[in-house]
Amino acid sequence: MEEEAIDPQQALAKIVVVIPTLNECKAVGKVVGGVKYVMADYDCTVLIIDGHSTDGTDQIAKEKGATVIYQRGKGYGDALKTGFMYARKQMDAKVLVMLDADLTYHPKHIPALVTPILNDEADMVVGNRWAGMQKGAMPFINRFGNKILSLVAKLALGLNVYDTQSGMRALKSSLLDSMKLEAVGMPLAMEMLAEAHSADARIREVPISYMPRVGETKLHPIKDGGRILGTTVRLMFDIRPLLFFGSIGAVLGIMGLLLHSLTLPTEIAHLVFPYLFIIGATLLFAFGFILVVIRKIRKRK
Ligand SMILES: Nc1nc2c(ncn2[C@@H]2O[C@H](COP(=O)(O)OP(=O)(O)O)[C@@H](O)[C@H]2O)c(=O)[nH]1
Ligand SMILES: [Mg+2]
Repeated sequence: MEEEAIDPQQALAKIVVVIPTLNECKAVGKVVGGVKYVMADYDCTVLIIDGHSTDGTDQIAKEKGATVIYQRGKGYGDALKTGFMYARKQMDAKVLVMLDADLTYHPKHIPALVTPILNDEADMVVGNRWAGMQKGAMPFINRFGNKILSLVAKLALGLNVYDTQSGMRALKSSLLDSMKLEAVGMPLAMEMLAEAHSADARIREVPISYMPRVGETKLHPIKDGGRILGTTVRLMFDIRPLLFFGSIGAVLGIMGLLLHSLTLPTEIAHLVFPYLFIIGATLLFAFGFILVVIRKIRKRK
């Protein structure tokens, strides 16, 4: 990668690299060391949010020069939110970067993530792992699940992001003011994108590499995949209510029309149900529309 000259003004912007850790003793030292090496010319601090690791992860991180805090709650999302808050309030962070403590993401990509934000060309920059996926880095089920989740996010939330589950990102810290983050676990990655998109933030993707993990994964592909999907549906309800209710209404309406055309004119299914279905569909559309108007009014306030 080519070295880019750093504008002295840019070097003044406080960057905090937020890293959640849960028993990552084998990798955390190298990750913290790598970030410090790559970011030596920036005003950058490494902040570890530890989930009360029992393998000495926190001590290793401290020895390598990271600031270590401990999360009160549980979960990846909770740890990140704790870190974001601390970085803003206690460290006056202007740019937040996040990555894992498992050596899957290479710190060398951090400058490419923060530069568009420092240049005010983007509000959130996501590392696209598909661009540099190494052999054995992601099991088949995760690969499949990630593709599905990104497709659902495109259809349900209008997100044009190839790698919605990427854990290596940068964001302008002030963007947090317009984001409502509720997820405590892995779904936070999706929620951050949906909320940023809904706040009309400029989201950009840059290519990164993704390497095989060191240490045990905390992700349960089926359980977490299901939770992320559930969160996506909830976000669709929140952010695109007309599409949410309209899709249910459309299915109901089509069912009504089908019932009407497939049954005999004398049958009750021909006379009553189709109309009920179509009335239901119309009500759902109207409900979705009202929610859109409410959202617009709220946003204007
Ligand atoms: N503090 C904290 N960190 C966590 C928790 N769960 C996962 N992590 C860390 O968050 C990062 C992402 O988890 P990981 O197992 O790599 O998930 P994956 O990247 O989706 O496979 C890693 O650095 C984990 O150590 C948690 O409950 N609390
Ligand atoms: Mg990971």
